[in-house]
Amino acid sequence: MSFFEKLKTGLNKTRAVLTKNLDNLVFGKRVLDKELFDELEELLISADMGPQFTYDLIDDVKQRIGRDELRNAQEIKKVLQERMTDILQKVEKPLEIPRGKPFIIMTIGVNGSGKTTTIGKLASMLKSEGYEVMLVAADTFRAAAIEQLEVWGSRVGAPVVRQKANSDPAAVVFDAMVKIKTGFSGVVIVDTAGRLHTRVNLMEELKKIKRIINKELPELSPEILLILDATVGQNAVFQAKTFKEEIGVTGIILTKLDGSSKGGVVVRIASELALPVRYIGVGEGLDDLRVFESVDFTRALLN
Ligand SMILES: Nc1nc2c(ncn2[C@@H]2O[C@H](COP(=O)(O)OP(=O)(O)O)[C@@H](O)[C@H]2O)c(=O)[nH]1
Ligand SMILES: [Mg+2]
Repeated sequence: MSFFEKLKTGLNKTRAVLTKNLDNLVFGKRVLDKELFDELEELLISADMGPQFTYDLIDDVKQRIGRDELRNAQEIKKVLQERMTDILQKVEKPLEIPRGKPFIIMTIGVNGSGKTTTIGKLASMLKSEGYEVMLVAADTFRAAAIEQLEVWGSRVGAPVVRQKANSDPAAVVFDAMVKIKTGFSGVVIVDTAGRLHTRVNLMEELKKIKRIINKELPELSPEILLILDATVGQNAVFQAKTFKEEIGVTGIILTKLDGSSKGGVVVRIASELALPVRYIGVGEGLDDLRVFESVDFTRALLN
């Protein structure tokens, strides 16, 4: 199956609900009235697109009706497609990784969102593009997390900087910074914990890791990549807001789009957070990560 087919199949549930309800909604409707707008609102909200996108879209529809540009309900589908493409295009900003000098990617995100797996996939992609890659096991909270990263490291042929379980993650990151200072000039991808004893602990730990990177290598601007699980819907939006406020986020990867009935949440994340969506994940395999493309995504979601 091609990547696009996987994405499309993965979004089957989202698309089915969205298009079926939309077709039902507009079918045979002649009057464009309040009842129709209420139904449209409910539909978009239940598809996880969020209040902002929903109200903007309804406003747009009303204005077009006012200008006589929209005369039947069928045309609402076109407006939806246009607005969706618009929003998603704005966040289609692929990560640009320089060649011949070091680049640091720090991944963050809640437990189970797919950080370690995504690091493996990303490392594989970058290696195939000719980058040197080094992985950093800064999720020291669980021994299994370090081993999981090592498995990916050996699969893709990337060295892993590690210490023993429960050691200070900032110390592991410091070791990796020393490797850069002593000549490593590839991509360094830092894995971090998604859960500690408390949320405050976790945020403090992540801030500390970021501080170490900035202090040791102030001339580099690291990519702070937030990994979000698309199957959790709205919750992904709240996670993104929290991490953005507390740590600062420079890019997003959405995972698990191969099994999500809540794919519409991408639209909400794009419209409310305006953070670049770098890649999307559609499976657990090495090749299941791709650069985010708004046109493909809209197609997979709507047709
Ligand atoms: N179906 C699917 N599963 C994924 C994807 N990305 C990660 N996973 C799975 O999600 C689970 C948690 O992933 P993991 O990388 O350990 O998450 P972490 O706790 O954030 O490091 C694992 O079983 C992964 O195989 C994806 O794009 N699609
Ligand atoms: Mg992990």
